[in-house]
Amino acid sequence: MSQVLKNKLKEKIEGWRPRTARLTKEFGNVKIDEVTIGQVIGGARDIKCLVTDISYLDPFEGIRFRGLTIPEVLEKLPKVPGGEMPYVEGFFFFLLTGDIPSMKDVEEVAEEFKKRQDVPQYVFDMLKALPKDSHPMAMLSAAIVSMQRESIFFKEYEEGKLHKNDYWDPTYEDSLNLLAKLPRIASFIYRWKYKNGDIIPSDPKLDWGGNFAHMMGIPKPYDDVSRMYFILHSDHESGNVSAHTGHLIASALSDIYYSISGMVNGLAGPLHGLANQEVLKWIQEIYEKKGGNVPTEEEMKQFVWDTLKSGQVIPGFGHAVLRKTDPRYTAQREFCLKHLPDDPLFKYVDLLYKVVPPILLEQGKAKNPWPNVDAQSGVIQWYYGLREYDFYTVLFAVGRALGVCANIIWDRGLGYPIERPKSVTTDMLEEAAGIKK
Ligand code: HAX
Repeated sequence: MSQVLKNKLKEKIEGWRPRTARLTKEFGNVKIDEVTIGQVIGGARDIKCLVTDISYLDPFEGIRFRGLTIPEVLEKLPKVPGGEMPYVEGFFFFLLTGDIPSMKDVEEVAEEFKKRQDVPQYVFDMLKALPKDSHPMAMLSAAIVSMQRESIFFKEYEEGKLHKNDYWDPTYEDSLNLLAKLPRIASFIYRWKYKNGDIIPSDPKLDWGGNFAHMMGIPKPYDDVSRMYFILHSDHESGNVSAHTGHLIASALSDIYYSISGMVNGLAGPLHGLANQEVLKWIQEIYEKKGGNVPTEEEMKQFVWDTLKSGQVIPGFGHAVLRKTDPRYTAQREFCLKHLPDDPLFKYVDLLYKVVPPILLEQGKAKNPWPNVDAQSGVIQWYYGLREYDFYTVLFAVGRALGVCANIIWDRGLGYPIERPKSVTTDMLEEAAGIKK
């Protein structure tokens, strides 16, 4: 078995540990933040209380993965021959180590994934036993947690063999085992639920993203769309619901299967990952009303106001941290401008980009009126024939698992403890506010 990635990771983790240990031991009392009542009631917004070195989200610049912007990542990482996008395998190497992999490194990770891709039959049997109208995110979550019995971390921990410094090692093994299987599980859910169970077998010659596109039954350039999608959705620092849920569950030393299944459940909410499905549903409503024609700017404005007045949010716009257009939106927009500039749904999205921000500003509630990643992604999927939009968040989840697994491996490597913030009562807040004795 190739150990290149694992050995490199071991070296990186061991090199990093003294930094974390020194900060905790010598500087543990240094303050980096203050917390207000507004933040405590308001979903812990912006409270700095998590650490990750895998990605950082600047409110005005957007995400950087290991210090690189999205265009830099897409440019610097080794590309799949004949395609425009990098290998997901190389991107995972980069997320884990912070180093740009050589083509040989990429091939070794690809080989690792291929060796581990077989999904136990009981997972498929269990999925087939679920009602056909189960949401694909519920199916994905159930499939992942059903494999908990495969956890190497769980077995080694139970046997009492593991030293704390080595927790990351079986977590790495579990992560690779799970990630290798996700394209097969996700495509199985798709083909089972929407294509009469006509399952397409895996092609061992293909890379992770290319094989996913193949098993979905969608021709090129959907392989590149998949690679781009998985990379863009992989990580968004630690505080978003899916990443935080994964980290939180893993902090109790629950294994990767429990953690990633929980991550999926958090992502399934309409304010988070489900927003991409909501965007398409919402656009379809206008599309049907307009008989497939692109509405005028005035008609679109009216539609946006109607949605707001009915007490709903505009899906695909706003963000808890970002204060400008999401660079993940921009990367997908550039792809659309190149590959599907005349697509009517893309024209809708483009019109929304023009119309929504001034309306949200005029309404005066949303702190960020600009589009987020979800405003654009469904349109690309739709264009390439994936029209069952309740499946879109599964794609998000497959990508997000890359980042969350990488984070959990590092959490274990650096020995981060069980998470346990403190709660207070409303009485205590009123006392702090000076309105109650
Ligand atoms: N449409 C209408 N109102 C919006 C809005 C939008 N797109 N975005 C924010 N607001 C409203 C909020 O509902 C809130 O209203 P109330 O005061 O009545 O509660 C007010 O503006 C202030 O909210 P905020 O501080 O700007 O935003 P939050 O940090 O509370 O929430 C959300 C961030 C992303 C959840 C929010 O912008 C939203 O609901 N957007 C639409 C759903 C969406 O696109 N979600 C995906 C986000 C990206 C992501 O995580 N993808 O997975």
